[in-house]
Order: sequence, then C-alpha cells, then structure tokens
Amino acid sequence: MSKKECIAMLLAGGQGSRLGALTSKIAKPAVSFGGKFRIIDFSLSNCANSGIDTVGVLTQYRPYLLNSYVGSGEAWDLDERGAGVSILPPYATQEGGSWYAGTADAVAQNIGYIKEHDPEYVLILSGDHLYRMDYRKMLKAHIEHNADLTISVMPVPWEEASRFGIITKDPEDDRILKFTEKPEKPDSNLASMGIYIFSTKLLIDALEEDALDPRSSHDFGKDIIPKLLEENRRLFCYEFHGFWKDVGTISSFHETSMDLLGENPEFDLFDKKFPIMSNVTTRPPHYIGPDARVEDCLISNGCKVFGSVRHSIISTDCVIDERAVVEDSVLLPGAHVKAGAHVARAILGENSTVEEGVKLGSVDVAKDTAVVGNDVVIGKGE
Ligand code: ADQ
Ligand code: ADP
Repeated sequence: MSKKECIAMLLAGGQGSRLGALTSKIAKPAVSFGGKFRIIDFSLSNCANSGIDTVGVLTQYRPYLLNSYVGSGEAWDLDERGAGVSILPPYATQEGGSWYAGTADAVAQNIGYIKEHDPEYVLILSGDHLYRMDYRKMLKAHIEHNADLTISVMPVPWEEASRFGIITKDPEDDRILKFTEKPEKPDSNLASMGIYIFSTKLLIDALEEDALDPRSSHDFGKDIIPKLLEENRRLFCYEFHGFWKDVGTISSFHETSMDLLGENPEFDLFDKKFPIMSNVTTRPPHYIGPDARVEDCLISNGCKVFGSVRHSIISTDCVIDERAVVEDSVLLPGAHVKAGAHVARAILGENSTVEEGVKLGSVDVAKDTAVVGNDVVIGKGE
C-alpha cells in the first residue's frame, strides 16, 4: 500500500441517546437529515471534497444500517481513487475482545488499519456533525505550525460552552495553552469541534501509552489531549468560520433542519462547489396533487403531496393526504400524514403515521422532547 499524506478515522459509534426515538433503533450518524441525506453524509462528503480518499468508519452502536448505507463509499466518490471507506467495528482477538471504551480506544483498536496505510497525518472526525469544511486548509496550518496535534475550534455562545472541550490559546500564535473537557464553569468560549489532526507517530505512541493506563477512560477529550498538554507537546488550534452544528438534541435537530430552508438558507444544500453527497436509492420524482399547496419546503423524491405544506422538510417517500396540514416540521423518510391531520413544529420519525384528523403539537424546546399526541407514532415504524 503506497504512503498517504493523510487518512481519516471517522467516529460513528455514539449512541446519541438524547435524540430519543430518532436513535432508538439506529446510530446517530445514520439518522436522516435534510430530506435525502443521513448525518454521516456531511463528514464523508467533506473528506471527498478535501481529497481524503481513505476513511475508516468506526462503528459500534446499532451499526447495521450504517454499514449497509456506507457500503463501498461509491456514493461519495470515495471508492476509486484510494482505499475508499472501510467499516471498522469492534472485534474480538485471541486475548478476548471488547466494545470500544472511549473514542481513543476506538482508534487504538484500529492502529493496524492506520499502520497499513502509513499516512503522515491522521484526521479524526465525528460522524454526527453538520458542516462543510475543507480539511486541506487545516492540514496546511498543522504542517506550518510543525504541530503534534491541531484541534479545529470555534467560538460558541457562553451559555453552551460547558457542553464542549474548552480551549485557551496564545493569541499570538494559536498555540493551545489550556484545554478542559466540558468544564462546569468555562473560562473561555473557544470550543473544540472534536476534529483533530495528529502527526501519526505521536498519535500511535499516545494511544499505546493510554491503553496501558488503568485510570484512563480512553477518551480524546478527557485523557489524550490533557496528557499531551501536560507533556508540553505542540498543540495548536485552527479556527473554523462557518456553519457547524452537532445536532445532539431533539430541539437542535429541529432548529438545524429549519436552517436549510429559505431563499438564502443558513446552510445551503444547493451549493455545487462543495456538494453534499448521499447514497439514497433512486425513487420516482415527487408528485404534487391538484389541490396541494406547497410553500418554502424541501420535498424529496418519492413523495406524494395532496394537502398543504409550509416551511418544512419532507424526506424521501413521505405521503401527505388531502386536507392534511404540515407546518414548520420535519418528516423523516416514509412518514405518512393522513387526511385532515394537522402537524406543526414536529419531527415525524421514519415510517411513522399520523392518523386521520389528529392534531399534533410541537417540539417542546424547554423540555427537549418531541410531542406525541394520541394515536401518533413518533419514531421508527416497524
Ligand atoms: P462529545 O461530543 O461528547 O465531545 P464524544 O461522545 O466523545 O463527543 O463523541 C465524539 C464522536 O465519537 C461522536 O461522533 C460519537 O458518535 C463517536 N463515538 C463516541 N464514542 C465512540 C466509540 N466508543 N466508538 C466509536 N465512536 C464513538 C467531543 C469532544 C469535545 C468537543 C466535542 C465537539 O470530546 O471536546 O468539544 O466533541 O462536539
Ligand atoms: P448522548 O450523550 O445523547 O448519548 P452523543 O453520544 O452523540 O449523545 O454525544 C455525546 C456527547 O456529546 C454528550 O455527552 C454531550 O455532552 C455532547 N453533545 C451533545 N449534544 C451536543 C451539542 N449539540 N453540541 C455539543 N456537544 C454535544
């Protein structure tokens, strides 16, 4: 195998339990987003658009759909130029086997994969973020700084800072002076985006050392990064400007979906220069019935609309019957809103049904739950 400059390890094993019914049967990166995409499409497309052609996808929680969806990587143009996409599930060895402990353990169990490709740098990504990023620019900064580790960062609202790894940097040269994983009282609002570039040798040494430490939780944010800082390694940050979201909760999922709408959306799925690719099977064009009204919506292939839809995302194969009204909502693939039903500010799970005449409430931002009315199934239908 020829030497590569940079390969990616994509962490796609998180449960995403706060997405409730949306992840009860599938891993968060496999959750449908933006009508015809799944969340993992964004990171895979970023890799393809950044010329990174070797991607290991680390799965764990409910991997089946993810495995079949990612397949050979052809959909993201990742199968021909390089080694393409490889699914890397936890495996058993003669010494036994175990589920991945933390994120660092997931990568450590696949050091063999990294060595096989022998890259100079390893890019570590999360499979559950929505953003467009040219990783080549980050790699350039990493090389210019002669860094051991570069962390992509963004300022976040102060009230959200405790959900992230928080960084203090030297304003002169972007060197990281302090890193605290999810501090209760953050003293900076510069957040780690959980996107790392490591120089390969240092990564392998750090992971092998960490694996032997019985006190470690084997996590990049909790263990590896603080340890490298303590050892006075060259850690730098790379500031990202643009749209970046970790849709961790039901309300952020709803809000971020709404960001795709409008003439000049916050996140533009139509941008051809940096396309987001997906692996959906071919479906017929959507059909809009004679009395339907559709306004400010994304309507995907395979849908049939007979009622009224406004300011909503309608994913592949949804049906909205006559006299039904759908507003400010996200319908995931295969959802069916029956005649006369009214759905507002809701997320309907894959293959869910809203029965005739039912009125369905809203995403309750305060309680962070999707509201379920009588007779309504939210979540994946059987
Ligand atoms: P978290 O968002 O808490 O913090 P974490 O739970 O470590 O991230 O998950 C990162 C990614 O790894 C997710 O995509 C998840 O699906 C996946 N993952 C988690 N455990 C895994 C495992 N055992 N095997 C495979 N994949 C796994 C991180 C950083 C913070 C940073 C935020 C930014 O620790 O410092 O601020 O990301 O979102
Ligand atoms: P969960 O904790 O619900 O199982 P994940 O496994 O996807 O979800 O995420 C793990 C971690 O990600 C959580 O511990 C949480 O602190 C962090 N997180 C969740 N949502 C967000 C968000 N919107 N922005 C940043 N970090 C988040």
